[in-house]
Formats: sequence, structure tokens, C-alpha cells
Amino acid sequence: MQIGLVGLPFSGKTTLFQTMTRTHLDEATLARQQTNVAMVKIPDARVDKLAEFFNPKKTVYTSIEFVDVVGLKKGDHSSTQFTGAFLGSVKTNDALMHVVRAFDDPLYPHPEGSIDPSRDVAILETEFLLSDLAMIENRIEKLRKQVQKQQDDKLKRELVILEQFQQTLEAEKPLRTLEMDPRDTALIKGYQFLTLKPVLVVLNLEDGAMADRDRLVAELQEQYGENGIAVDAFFGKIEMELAQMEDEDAAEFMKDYGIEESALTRIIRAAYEMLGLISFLTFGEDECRAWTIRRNLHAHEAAGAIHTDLMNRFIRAEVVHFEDFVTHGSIQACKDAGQWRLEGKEYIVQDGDMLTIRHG
Ligand SMILES: Nc1nc2c(ncn2[C@@H]2O[C@H](COP(=O)(O)OP(=O)(O)OP(=O)(O)O)[C@@H](O)[C@H]2O)c(=O)[nH]1
Ligand SMILES: [Mg+2]
Repeated sequence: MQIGLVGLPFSGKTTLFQTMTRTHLDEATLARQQTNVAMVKIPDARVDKLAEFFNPKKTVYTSIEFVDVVGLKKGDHSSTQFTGAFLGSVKTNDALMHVVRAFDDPLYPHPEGSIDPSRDVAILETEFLLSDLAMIENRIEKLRKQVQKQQDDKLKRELVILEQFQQTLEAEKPLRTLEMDPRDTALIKGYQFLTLKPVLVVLNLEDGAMADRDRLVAELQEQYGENGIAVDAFFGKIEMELAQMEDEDAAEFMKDYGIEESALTRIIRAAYEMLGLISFLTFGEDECRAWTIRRNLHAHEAAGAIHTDLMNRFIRAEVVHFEDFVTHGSIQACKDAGQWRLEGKEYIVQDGDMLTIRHG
């Protein structure tokens, strides 16, 4: 799972990257203007709790890869500056975090000359939309010729989908607003359309805007919600400092500033939800671990996330929900209380399920 950080120059992408990955990039690295990549462990209090209980040899969290995408040139702000390399790099990301600047700082002039988050969201969205549209127009032309020559149901279906996409984009709607049949999704997956990717807009607010945070987020959400965009916010400058402190100092600092939860925890969780992901848990004296899967997977598919053998030789899943486990205190107590179940391969795995896979 890979999330790309995108946004206009000086919006705070690298700041957010350093906050979430808890890394510190030195001046020389920053000056190189390279793409930064890091895996981020998904904090999960349930895994901690299981580890406390089972005292395993190994505790494993799931992780997401974050990419600080470069490609928009400094000081350039006409739309032509969205280079092919930038768009190409964004294509391979599973989802996007769009960092939008809401802080003012004369040292780093905003490339558009003023602070206007709503406008900035639109700039990138429009650029992505035009890129998808160009690709679709190109492809439709070729497909029409092909379909005339050969009777191929798949190609015909593809043409129908792309024509629908074209209409949507021409109405200035991103593709993620369309309801789609999973079979159609599979058919057009190879195109990696930009406006089909889930987007979380992250407003980069200045320290003084603490009290306005919820209002500013709600305003943008109101405006862009119907385009399938989620909105969150962070305080770039102070939260980056926070991420680089020892835990104790950070706790003190957060109290002083009235921050309840660090951006690290909150935004990572928002990203997780945006991607439609859930976690199930495995446990024992060897290992307690969280696994990431898409929502609505069957038990045998979830088993496949652990190992393909477990999917192929799946018999049944023993299931206890984490909340029930905490309530009753042990697997045996869950059994006694009727909270332990044996499920077949069609069972839809829920977030927080503790699974033991029986296999042949
Ligand atoms: N005052 C203030 N400065 C910030 C804030 N967030 C980031 N900055 C500063 O703004 C400058 C640009 O931030 P970056 O994180 O490098 O922005 P970027 O989007 O990665 O920029 P490019 O990679 O050059 O496109 C840095 O010097 C940051 O320290 C903030 O919330 N408040
Ligand atoms: Mg940067």
C-alpha cells in the first residue's frame, strides 16, 4: 500500500512526510529535491494489548509506504509545470494525500501569490482531471477502430466504460464519484487514472489557527465532499517539532498547545479509512500481529494475506472479536460466554477480528 504526498511547491509536503515518518531530513538531502520514501508503522493499541496479554516473542504492526513526490518546480506556477514525470510518479500511488497550504510566511512566498486553500485544491484536481481526459480521448479513438474490426466483448465493454468516464470528466467530476461494478474496475485498472484514486486533503494550518481548525476543515469538506474527497488538517511547523521529540517531551508539549492527538496518529488513521482498509489480528506466544486487508474480504481471502497456502488449504476460521476478548479476558472465557465462533470461507472478516486459521 503506497500513499503519495502531492501539492503545490512550499505547501508542506516534506514537512508532513517528516512528521509522519518521524524522520529528520538534513539540509543537504532537502536541497537535492529528491523523492523521499518511508514505511510507516500503523499504530494499533489492540496489538499492544494482545502483546501485553500473550507476551509473544514478536510483535508486528502493519505498515503503509509514504512517498514525498517531487516534480513541481519551485517558483513555477502555471499549469504547464505539472511535468510528465510528476504525473507518472503519482500514477503508481494507491492513494493521495494532497497537502494544501493555509499558513502564511513571507520567507516562503505562495506560488500563486496568496493563501487560498480552496483554489489550491482545485488546481491539482483540475490538472489530474485533464490528464485522465487526455488519456481517455486517446484510447477511445483507438478502441473504436479496434471494435469495428474484431468482435471482442471485453474491448466493447471497455469502450462503454471509457465513454462514460469521458462524460463524467467533461462534467468536471472526478472518476472516484462513480459507482462501479468490481468487474469493470478490474477491466480498467491498468490505466491508473488519477481522479480514481482516493484523496485526503491535508490542510497545513499555522500555529495560531488552533481554534479555527474544525471550521476550516468543515468548510473545505462541505465544498469537496461531493467529489469524494476527505479533509483533515495539521499544524506543520509545531507537529514536525513534536514528531522529533522524545515521547515524554512530546506529551508535555502537546499539553501546552492543547493538542490531543498527534498528526502522526490521526492522519495515518484517516488515510487507512480512506483506503477502505481494515485490520484483523493474529495472536499467540510466538507472535501477535495486525494484518491489513481491504474491507469485505472473505475469511479464506484474509487467510491469503498471511500466506497463500492458508488460503488454498483453508478449512475454517476460529473467530473472536477483540472487544469480546478484552471484555472476557481469555479465549476460554469467550468460549464459555458464546463469543467464540467457527466460520467458513464465506465469512466476511470484520475490523478487529482475532483469527486462527484451521487448514489442511
Ligand atoms: N510558518 C510555517 N512554516 C511552515 C509550515 N509548514 C511548513 N513550513 C515551512 O515552509 C517551507 C516549505 O515546506 P516544505 O515541507 O518543504 O514544503 P514542500 O511542499 O515539501 O515544498 P517543495 O518540496 O519545495 O515543493 C519549509 O521551510 C517549512 O519549514 C507551517 O505550518 N508554518
Ligand atoms: Mg518537499
